[in-house]
Amino acid sequence: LEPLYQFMVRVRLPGGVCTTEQWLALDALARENANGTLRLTTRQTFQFHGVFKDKLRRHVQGIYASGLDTIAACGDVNRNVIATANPLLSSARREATETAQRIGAHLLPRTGAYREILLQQSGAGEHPASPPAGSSAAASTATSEEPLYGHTYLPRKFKIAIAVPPHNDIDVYAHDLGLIAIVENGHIVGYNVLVGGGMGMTHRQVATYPRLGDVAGFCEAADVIEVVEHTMCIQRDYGDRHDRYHARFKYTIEDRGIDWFREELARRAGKPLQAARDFHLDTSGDHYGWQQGEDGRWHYTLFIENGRVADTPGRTLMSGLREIAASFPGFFALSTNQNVTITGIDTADRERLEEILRRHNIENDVNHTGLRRHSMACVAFPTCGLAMAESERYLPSLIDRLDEALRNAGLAQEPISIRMTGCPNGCARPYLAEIALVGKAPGKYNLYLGASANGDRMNALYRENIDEPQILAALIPLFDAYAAERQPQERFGDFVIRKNVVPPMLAGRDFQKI
Ligand code: SRM
Ligand code: SF4
Repeated sequence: LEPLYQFMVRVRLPGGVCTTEQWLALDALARENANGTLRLTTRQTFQFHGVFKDKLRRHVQGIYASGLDTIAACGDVNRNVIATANPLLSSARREATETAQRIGAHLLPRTGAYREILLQQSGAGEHPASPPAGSSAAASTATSEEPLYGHTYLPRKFKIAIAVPPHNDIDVYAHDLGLIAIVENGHIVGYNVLVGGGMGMTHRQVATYPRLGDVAGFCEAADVIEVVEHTMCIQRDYGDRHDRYHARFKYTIEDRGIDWFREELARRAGKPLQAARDFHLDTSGDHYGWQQGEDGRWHYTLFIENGRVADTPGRTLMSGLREIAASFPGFFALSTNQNVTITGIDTADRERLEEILRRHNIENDVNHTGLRRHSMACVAFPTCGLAMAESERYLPSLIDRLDEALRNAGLAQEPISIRMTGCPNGCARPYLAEIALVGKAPGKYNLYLGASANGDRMNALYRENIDEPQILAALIPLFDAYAAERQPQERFGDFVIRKNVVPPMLAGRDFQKI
């Protein structure tokens, strides 16, 4: 008798956009083969949980039939490339999303194993069924040669993100390679290139730490694919292949320095990066509710608590989104804050969409505090094998308690970001939240404070290994002090720095030394 294996399945979706038809297909697959929910992730894509082994192939084949795939969504390769959400809002965002999609296709592994094993199509060069037009697999040729990855792939996962200022929803400093779009007259002329960001660490191992990417310079839009390829290949060639805890690009950059990187990139590309251009980032959060795009059409961003799309008693989120996808053919845009935007709605249709949202009781709740609207939790228990503490299943109830204190202090609408993870790997990018809780053991968390609201400063350790009563005892007096003593427009993360509650944390190597 074989153990009852079950799997998590992650879709590859560069730029985070799917058609409403694809949404409906994934929704149906979640109900047929998985645990009946969809999970929107912090890298702008979908995860399915609870796919039993006997349904795994059928499930992956179903995703493939919808024009999507799961290639390179995990592993020591370039991962899902993310970009500032909703390409339908402006030309610059569309260009950023297209760049994410081009990078995703360019860095795709070429192996035919995926098709042979999971799609059960025959290998090199013989494809009984062509990949669906437009699918990324269509861009991949089945060959055992990996022109970019070679026989040994990368030392570790590699992550790329594109921000369109002033929005930093994708947390551009948190990735191996960050690109900040420089926009002139509504179009992207090039990108500031950031290297060496990352979140993961191991508790109490000071040699491991989250790190902010360094600004290396600027490249023209026409050169971006080449710059990205060379950068990934620099990490392929110089990343640490002996110690997996030291194998991310952030350690290569920290150890060798940003000047070394600039020189190595210039040598490979045949020209140096230009001096970085000025940019301004104002927020890492999503804009909820209605927004009008450049073409006059409307887009509705729906808050999805911790990205879990499910029907619950009195709130039929999954059914509601299914009905919307069926009623408004077009695109859904996923954000890297685990939310979704229903895009391209004509003015005349707004009321019809609002009626569906109301009927399913899923419209953005005006009674939500700013804290909840700016909250994110990783999956953790019961599916994540690395979890040390609860996260997705626990953060909402902790916020209920914190909400009470915020309401009492008159801070109900104050945007304060809070992120929770079940372990220090950092899947919800916790070290960039004004308040972060990172699991240490069941019911116990480290509390970090003081990140900036725009994602350019990390938080710092404030209390270690504390339980819920201690979390409340630590935060409530700080909320009261913030309400009484903050300066106009001052964010909570800046307030705790000004008051010396924690030091400003900019250098990753100092992160675990407090
Ligand atoms: Fe993550 C591993 C979930 C974004 C850092 N992450 C995992 C695994 C696959 C656990 C495992 O290896 O067995 C988790 C699956 C849990 C489950 O049951 O579903 C998992 N990570 C997630 C997601 C679903 C969190 C979420 O709630 O949305 C995100 C899916 C991303 C995607 O769609 O591709 C997710 N993970 C991230 C991010 C954020 C990001 O990429 O912007 C990070 C921090 C950024 C970074 O990589 O530095 C992140 N995940 C990790 C790490 C630590 C890497 C490191 O450098 O130390 C691991 C563990 C590992 O790689 O060894 C990990
Ligand atoms: Fe799992 Fe840790 Fe990632 Fe949370 S942060 S999903 S517990 S690996």
